[in-house]
Amino acid sequence: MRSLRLDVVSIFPEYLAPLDLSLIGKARRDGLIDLHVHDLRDFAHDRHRTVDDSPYGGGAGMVMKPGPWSEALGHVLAQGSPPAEDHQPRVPTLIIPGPGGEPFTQQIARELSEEPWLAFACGRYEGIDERVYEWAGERMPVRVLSLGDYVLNGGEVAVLAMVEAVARLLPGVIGNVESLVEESHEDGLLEYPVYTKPAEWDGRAVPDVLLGGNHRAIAAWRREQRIQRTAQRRPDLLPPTAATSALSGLEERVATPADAPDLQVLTRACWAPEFARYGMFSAGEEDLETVRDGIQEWDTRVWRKDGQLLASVRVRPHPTHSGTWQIGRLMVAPYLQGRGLGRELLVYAESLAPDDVRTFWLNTGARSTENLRLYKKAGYRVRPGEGEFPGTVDLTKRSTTSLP
Ligand code: JD8
Repeated sequence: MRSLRLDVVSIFPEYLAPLDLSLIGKARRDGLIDLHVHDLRDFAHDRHRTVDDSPYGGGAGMVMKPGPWSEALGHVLAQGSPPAEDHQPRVPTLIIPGPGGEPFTQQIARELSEEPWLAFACGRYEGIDERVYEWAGERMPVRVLSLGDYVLNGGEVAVLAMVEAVARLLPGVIGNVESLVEESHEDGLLEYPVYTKPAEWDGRAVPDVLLGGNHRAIAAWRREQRIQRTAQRRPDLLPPTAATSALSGLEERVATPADAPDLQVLTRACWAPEFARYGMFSAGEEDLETVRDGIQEWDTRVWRKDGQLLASVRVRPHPTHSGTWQIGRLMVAPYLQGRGLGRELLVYAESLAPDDVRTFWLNTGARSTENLRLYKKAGYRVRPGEGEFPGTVDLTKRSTTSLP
């Protein structure tokens, strides 16, 4: 079982004591997490171990000095030597919590849980001198993350939450990984209500369906509860409805060979960044004949507006994996990208699957960060090893409608 190294720098190291408790504490004792907490003042060498000073340009409060931070982070970086087998210098991904950071999400928690080494810089006062961010960015990947749209007094509370959200995704930390699957934010839906004994409490009964032992009915009721709760509390998480769907404004139909020329153009337009990214054009290289063959071999859907092809996706039963629905060539005209159309196409492609489908299957470039972010946000997980084609990865997601 691999171990995740964590280094946290703070002027209040005792603030991280809760990480000795509960599952995270056990994971540390089991060697799944290797946590090191550093006191920033150990890297301030004046008599008062000063870590802050007044802000240039005036204003309230104090700012954290760059010197102690560069020394502390330098000390953390030094823990990475000797370099790894591939002679690559081992460096952590540095997380700097801040109210102005990128919102921390379950998706980011999953990304960080796949890293071998994370460092956290807990700021205080009005924040850390901006030059520390630049200095660190020259030595390691840096992510400025926010816990939420409210103001805390420092980064420690955020680090406690982020460490817990990341650590519980590590293999071996949570007893039964099954329970991770249907959690809120795992697949875009909030969790269903839960009940335990007694069946009658304070004159309040447990829903009958949960007492009936009919697993398919229970699964259907729980899914319905998840959708209702999400619609009530977090409609922003739900895929757009027909009314709000950007796709609904376009004409959709099943592609025919006559669509091949336009599909070839859209494919080349969508694969151009892949070519730029790693010189691989794959789908973009297909000649017209191959595009036509694709239309025959897959159920290909196209969306047009005023005759112009703007989006497409194709689906089919996976040729070698039974009970698996293969989704491919999810394409949106470049000028329409970034408006959630890709997510809608994915939800639509999943909805075309027959009821007996248990797994959805995707393939994309191993370094196609935007595609990977979209698919992971939709609940897909990268399968280990190389994907169907060189330089790609396969991703799968369990179809919740097929739950036993
Ligand atoms: C780090 C200093 C306090 C913030 C002047 C109050 C995260 N979601 C979040 N809210 N607040 C933080 C956060 C606050 C921090 C520091 C994170 C370091 N402060 C500052 C700017 C205004 N004081 C956070 N993650």
